This record gives sequence, structure tokens and C-alpha cells, in this order.
Amino acid sequence: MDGGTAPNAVAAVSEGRLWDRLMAMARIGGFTTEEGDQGVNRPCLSALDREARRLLIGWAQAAGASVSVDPAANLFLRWEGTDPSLPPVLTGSHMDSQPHGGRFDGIYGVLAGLEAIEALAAAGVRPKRAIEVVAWTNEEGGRFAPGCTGSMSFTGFKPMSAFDDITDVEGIRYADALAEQHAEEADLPRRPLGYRPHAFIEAHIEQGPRLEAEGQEIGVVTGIQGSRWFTVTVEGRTDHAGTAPLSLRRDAVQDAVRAIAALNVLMHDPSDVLRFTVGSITTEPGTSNTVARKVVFTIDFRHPDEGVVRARGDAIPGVVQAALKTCTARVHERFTAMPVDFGPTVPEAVARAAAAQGLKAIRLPSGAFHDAQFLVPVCPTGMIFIPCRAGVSHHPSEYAEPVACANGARVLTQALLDLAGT
Ligand code: HGY
Ligand code: MN
Ligand code: MN
Repeated sequence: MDGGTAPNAVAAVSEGRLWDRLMAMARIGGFTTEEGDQGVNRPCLSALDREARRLLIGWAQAAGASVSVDPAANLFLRWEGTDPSLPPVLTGSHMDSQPHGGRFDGIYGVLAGLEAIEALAAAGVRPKRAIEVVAWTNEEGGRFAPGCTGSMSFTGFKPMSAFDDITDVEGIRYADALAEQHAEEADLPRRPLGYRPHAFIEAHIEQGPRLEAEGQEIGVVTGIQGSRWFTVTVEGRTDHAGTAPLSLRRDAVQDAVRAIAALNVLMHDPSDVLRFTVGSITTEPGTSNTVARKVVFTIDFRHPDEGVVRARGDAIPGVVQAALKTCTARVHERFTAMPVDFGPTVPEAVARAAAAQGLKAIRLPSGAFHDAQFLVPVCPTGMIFIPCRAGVSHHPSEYAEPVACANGARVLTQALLDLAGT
């Protein structure tokens, strides 16, 4: 790529087309809350997911990209380069949302990648390396926990079979949902699982308040904090709520409350850097006049320091066991992602592109996890953040301005060309 093509390609990024596509995608699984917020509930490997993928595929093919799917159902849009023998530069994000999610988390990075392809097509640019846009399967982990199963399969971080028997709330297995996705998309070309990209860049909303609060237009992401997910199953015995003396009960709810209270002590952080969330609690049998025999609750624990992630995470099972009075408990870890640092290569390309376009930029780490986390061992990796309103995400009021979305797509286009020429 000679220097003359980047401004043409960057200028060909269309704010209007990108925004219209974001809003079109938001209607697939879209809902309106009582407060008037426009939310999205688009589970992975669902009919809604396939409807969104079909819409994306139509746009991509019209732009001149080829389309293919790998065994993990990761969807790839490819813009050919002049030397097809070279590993491509990869960009992209995810199309699945949280159940009570927003219109930008994930899908923005996929559509910003498509917008980069549109811009290259409009500017008549064929970089040395092909550019591929990926829509990773199941980043959120909302329907099938944990998240990032598509990118973990692609990079070999975990064998794809490790996820086979994960079930959703209806008891549907991940492997069966994947098979249904492949059957419904049997007309799409296939590709093998995994390859070593030349580099990977993911564009995403910040999902935090810093860029907006500091008046910055672009986040040059330096890395991602560590995350560990656990499920805790507390088991007691059902009893009659009206007759069983409290002294004789084995009440799973009471012991779960004790365990969560003890975990709050373990996870106390006066500097408010540590993140500890119990996002789901289910009880069985779940009636008001029967003492619960079983409680399952989830733990999402995060911190930027690997020592803290390991030490406090490893302490969880012991703290739970020590807190129990009458019940037993099993603690299962289902997601372990240590902090990652993106290093210099991709962040420098992002910083160069932002500077060349006169956009105010800062370097910052990501509090949210992303598929990029799993590309770090495989190739030079980085992310581009754009500001989102009040830093809110995983909520229907999640919002990013059209100009911010376009800024991110322009920086992505230039950084992709920079990396695709090396
Ligand atoms: O949970 C996360 O950090 C991501 O948004 N799925
Ligand atoms: Mn996301
Ligand atoms: Mn998310």
C-alpha cells in the first residue's frame, strides 16, 4: 500500500452507511424499554443470530468480499490482497448480545470492519495482504457460558469439543446449537478452523467512562484485565417452611448468602479497581413455602494484576467452604483469562492512524474482556475504543455517537492498511 491510498480509503468511510447498518442490526432482536431505551437481545447460535448474519453476508458480498464459515461457526468476510499467499490481517468482533444488551457492544466492531472493506472497494485499494473481518461465535457467554468460545476454538486456547456439553437454560447443548447453525448455513462456503493472522485489531465501544469524560475521540487499548468465572452449587435439603425448626434445617439459600457475604470480604478493594459480580442466583425447588435444597450462583471476578487474579481467585473455594453452616458446596471454574498486554505493534499502528487523522487519543486498558484476549498468543493484537455515553454498556441505553462510530472505522481502515502493507 503506498501512502497515497490511505487518505482516499479513509475518506471513503461513510458515517451514514455505517450508522444505518448499526440501526438495521439493532432491529434484529431489538426491544424498547419502558424508559424508551432501544435494547437488543440477540443470543448466539439462534434464529436471530442467523438473520443478522444473513444481513451482514448480503452487504459483504455486494461490496465484493467473499464469505466463509469455520467449524466453530465463526463467520469470515475476506477482501483479497495482491498476494494471497500471505497471512491476512484480521479484524472483527462479535454479533451476539447480552439478553438485556445494547445496540453497539460487539456488532460495532464487525460493521466497522465491513465499513473498512467498503472504503477499500470505493478507493480501489488492494493491499498486499488480504483483510478479513470475523464475527466470532458466542463472545458474551450469555446463552452458553463461558464467552469467547468461538475465538478460543479458533486459536486453540481450548479444543472446540471442550464446549460441547455446555447447556443453555432450556437444556440445549452447545454442540447441538452449533450443528443447527451449520445446517441452517449449509449454503455458505466452509473453511478449516484456525490460522495465524498477520495481526488482529478489534474496534469496540469502551464500555467505560474515560474517553467521554476526558474528551478523547479514540482509545488506543494497551491490554485487557484478567477475568475468572466460577459457578458455586450449594446443596442442602428441602423442608416445610411452616413446620421445620430453623435449628434443624439445611437451607441452601442461607448458606449461599453466607458464602456471598464471605466472598465480599475476600474481594474488598478500597481502591475500587477489583471487579466482583454475582450476576445469577437460581434456587430449587423455588417455592416460597419450601426450604431450598439447592442454590447455584455465578461469580465474575476481574483485576488488571495477574497476582491478584490468581491469589484471590484461588482463595474462592476455601472461602466458600468455610462460610457454610449446614450445607455442602461445589465450586467450578469455567473461564480463566489472565491479563494480557498488547505490546507495541498494533497499538502503535492505531496511534499513528489516530494522529494522522487529527483525532485526540489516549492509551488505556480494557476492563471488559474481548475475543482479542485470545489472539494475543497467536499474533500481534490490539483494539480501538470509541467513547460511549456515560460508559454504559450491557444495558439498553448503551449509545455511541454516529461521528464516534465513523472515527473508529476510519482509524481502523488506516491501521489495517498500515499492517496489511508490512
Ligand atoms: O463481559 C465482558 O467483559 C464482555 O462485554 N462480554
Ligand atoms: Mn463486546
Ligand atoms: Mn459484552
